[in-house]
Amino acid sequence: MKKRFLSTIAIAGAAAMALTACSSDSDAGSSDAADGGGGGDVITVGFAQTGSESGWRSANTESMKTAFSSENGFELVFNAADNDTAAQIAAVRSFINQGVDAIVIAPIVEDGWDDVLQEASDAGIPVILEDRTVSASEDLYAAWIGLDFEQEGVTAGEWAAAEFGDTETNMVVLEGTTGSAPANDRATGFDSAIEGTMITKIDSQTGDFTRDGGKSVMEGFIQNYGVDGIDLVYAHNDDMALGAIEAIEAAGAVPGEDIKIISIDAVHDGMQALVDGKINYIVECNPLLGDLVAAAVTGVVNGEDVEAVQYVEDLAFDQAAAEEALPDRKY
Ligand code: GZL
Repeated sequence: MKKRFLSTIAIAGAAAMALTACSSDSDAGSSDAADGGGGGDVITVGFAQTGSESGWRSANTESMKTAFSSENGFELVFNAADNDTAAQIAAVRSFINQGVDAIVIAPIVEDGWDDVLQEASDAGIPVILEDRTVSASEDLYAAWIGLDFEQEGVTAGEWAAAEFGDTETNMVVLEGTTGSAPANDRATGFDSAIEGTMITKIDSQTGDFTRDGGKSVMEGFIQNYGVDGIDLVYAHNDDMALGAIEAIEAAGAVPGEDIKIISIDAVHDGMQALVDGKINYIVECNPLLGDLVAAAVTGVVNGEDVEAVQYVEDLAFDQAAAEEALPDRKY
């Protein structure tokens, strides 16, 4: 399956090209996504969102709801599954039974999707994946619009290797949701990047991408190893990093100094912590996918060719870069 990296500008162009009618300057976060099925037909879309586990998720949901607005020619049937995979699959089945024109899924985990995707295919309802992907056959969905999670892990690991790789460094990992594509791939990418360095992963546990989860797992790590036994935290997302900061401060240590922190997402609160020196490096994971997903839905419903894999480009920030970027960030 061909992959295509799109910078934000390229996204706007791609979104504009694929749409039947739209303003020419739509960007990754704007609201001029599509005019539905062309000729004024409203496109009814069932969107199965993971839930509301993080700041990233809130920004992604807002981007999707803005793009799939009635003004843009859509009727959106929205479900947030509260990080419960069975509930998310049930929501997709409900969309099939409702006879929607298209289904969009941000799949909580990679596995377990084959049956319900086959049911959507048998019902003639196209499925588009946004954000995360699945292990099911690529034949069962029309496109995946998301992020290169493994590259995000590599970028984070390369920074860690450059900064700490020559020194004995004890690292703990706050993993994302078990079985999710970002958790799996961010681990793979980071581990490959630190291979051969003096960074040792002494523990790794899921905090389920939530702030509370990151805090409680970090409290356990501190209880097991002491603040002096931990040099580095690799958090799969900012919300867990922010929870870890709370735990580190409660233990009387200084986050970003006594214990370094690397994170992924670059949501506002994470970038503020980076500016404040409590996080040391953040790799972006752009949640503003709504326009691209709406363009893909419109294209598929209109029988047009749609790129099967569309990656949104990510940036990376140290403290100076975050200070410069924060005022203009959209999320
Ligand atoms: C990544 C996305 C992840 C974010 C988390 O694209 O699926 O889920 O990194 C979010 O913040 O909860």
